[in-house]
Amino acid sequence: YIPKDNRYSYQYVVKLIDRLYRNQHVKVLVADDSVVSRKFVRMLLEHHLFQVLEAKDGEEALAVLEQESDIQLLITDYNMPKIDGVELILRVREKYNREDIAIIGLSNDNDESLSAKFIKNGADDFLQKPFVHEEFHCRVLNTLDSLDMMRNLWTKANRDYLTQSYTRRYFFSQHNSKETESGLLSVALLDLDFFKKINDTHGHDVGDQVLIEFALRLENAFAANFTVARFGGEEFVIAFKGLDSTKASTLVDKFREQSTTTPISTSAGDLEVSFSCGVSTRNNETLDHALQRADELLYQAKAAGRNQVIS
Ligand code: GH3
Ligand code: MG
Ligand code: MG
Ligand code: MG
Repeated sequence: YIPKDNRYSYQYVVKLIDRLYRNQHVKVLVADDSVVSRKFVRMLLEHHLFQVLEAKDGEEALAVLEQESDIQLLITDYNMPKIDGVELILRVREKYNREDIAIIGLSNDNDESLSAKFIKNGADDFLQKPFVHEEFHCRVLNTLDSLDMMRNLWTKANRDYLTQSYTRRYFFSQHNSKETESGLLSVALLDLDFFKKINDTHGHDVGDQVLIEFALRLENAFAANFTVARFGGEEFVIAFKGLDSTKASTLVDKFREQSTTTPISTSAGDLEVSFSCGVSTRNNETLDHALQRADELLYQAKAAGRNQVIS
């Protein structure tokens, strides 16, 4: 992989080696109606250890994208029967953002406007066929680097660093848009009881361990069907789409009973941790209003002796 001459910078070689390790887990889909062209691109990709999937036209490419999870790169030809490359990209971009999948367009068409057409419709890059092998590898590498950066940024914005729960930002992005303002939605605000005492008695690190384990329990109990996020400090929020506050609070209360009676093991030993919770349903209003009510109910739960759910 590393040429004997000096055409590669040291940084490039380091990057290349790092990628070669990771490429084995990266799926690339090659959509091209020409078998020769498809096999050639496959050969280039396999030389860099990628997992390669093939589609003989746009329609098949869409089907493969449906079936296979996490294809990181789509390389598509322009002229193909039924759905051409640009149309394919338009369809793919209806469903997948740039942090979901990267796209490189290819064509041996002499139309000079094609590269712009590809990029305007959602491609990350474009290569004119025939291309030099090294240029192909450089562009694939750069495109996947950008994808990695976008995914890293997305994670940093939407996943909490300590607990890996979704962030408050993610929570609002999912449940506070115009399209999601209608429809039944209940929100539960959970706040750990006397959490400051855990920090004061055992130290901040033990407090962190409790937060991590509590977040994991919430994730296991609710994340398959509902959105769980860390709202701040030792407060968590759950969005119960399709449930009224009675149903939602029944679920949270069941979780409360289980969780409170199962101590959290930390480096300072097993700790019993309870929480209080307020649950409210949104009624033709902004999410903020519903959360405000949930917060008032949470306050009532605290005042009434903690370790309870009020809706
Ligand atoms: P209450 O039952 O009324 O909720 O009492 P509390 O002690 O839980 O409430 P309070 O709001 O006074 O304390 C919350 C504490 O959570 C204060 C803060 O230092 C701590 N905290 C917030 N974020 C973190 C964190 O990331 N790690 C740790 N260890 N502690 C945190
Ligand atoms: Mg073609
Ligand atoms: Mg609090
Ligand atoms: Mg608290």
